Amino acid sequence: MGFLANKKALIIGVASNRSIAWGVAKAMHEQGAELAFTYQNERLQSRVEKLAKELDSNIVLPCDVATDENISDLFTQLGTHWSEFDILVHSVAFAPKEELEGDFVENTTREGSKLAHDISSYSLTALAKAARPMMSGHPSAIMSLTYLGAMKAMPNYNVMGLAKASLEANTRYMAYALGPDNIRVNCISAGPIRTLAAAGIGDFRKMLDHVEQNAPLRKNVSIDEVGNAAAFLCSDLASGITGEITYVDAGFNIVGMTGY
Ligand code: NAD
Ligand code: 0WE
Repeated sequence: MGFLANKKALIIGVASNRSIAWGVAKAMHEQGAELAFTYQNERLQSRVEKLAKELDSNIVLPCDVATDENISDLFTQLGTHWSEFDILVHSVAFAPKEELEGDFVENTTREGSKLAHDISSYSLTALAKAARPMMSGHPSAIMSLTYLGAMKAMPNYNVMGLAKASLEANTRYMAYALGPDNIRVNCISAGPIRTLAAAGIGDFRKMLDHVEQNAPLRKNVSIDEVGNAAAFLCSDLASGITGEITYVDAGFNIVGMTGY
């Protein structure tokens, strides 16, 4: 029996079979979890339904995390399938494309900044607020995905770096607030992975090459490696861990200087 047997997990953020959320879903399924999925819009519905089926799930519900109504409807609908659940995975981020390049100070706008923080950080709080009644009182876990650009200044990541810094602080504040309800909250900082969210990001290949040459493990990470760490963090094996940012990045973040 897997270490997630008898756990129910809601996975938010699958857009393709390259999505990090898909790697998480596969790993959780492998460990015996029962799954439900959401999709952002109708364009993604049939794709997510098909992927869900591959992991024996037929619970596939709409949710654009930009609106409270969508979030509230999501848990109303989920409640018709599950009276309680144990795991919430948030694998969602957005900033306007034009703000993910060039000079941070020149290119960041008030609207872009609001949107990036709303979708990429506040949505985690909003989802937890709505999920709380179904997750409280039994061992539960919430997790999300962040990136090193929250901690270090990097070219082009720009306003997303600020939104991820907010998401990481959100992880700690939520862990503090939800601990008494027996809900743990953690976050994985993944290395760069070629997903839809990485498509069209200039020089992504160069970033992957740089990590491969300089990370202690001399490789890039896969969605399966991120998924396995997520499955652990959301399982009772991690019952003593909350409010943490766990790096799954082949060790890249611990390196100070390379090339000697
Ligand atoms: P992806 O494009 O596969 O997933 C991003 C998801 O966000 C999509 O499913 C999309 O539908 C969803 N989304 C965006 N706006 C939404 C909204 N308003 N409502 C609902 N869903 C919305 O890309 P990914 O790389 O798997 O990204 C998942 C997470 O991983 C993001 O938080 C991202 O910042 C993080 N991350 C990615 C990398 C990387 O290099 N790919 C590295 C570290 C962290
Ligand atoms: O978090 C991310 C990307 C999130 C993302 C991606 C897009 C592309 C499409 C947020 N918003 C949008 N908006 C769009 O219109 N990553 C960690 C991947 C990523 O994105 C980068 C990176 C890395 C790594 C952008 C610039 C520099 C590095």
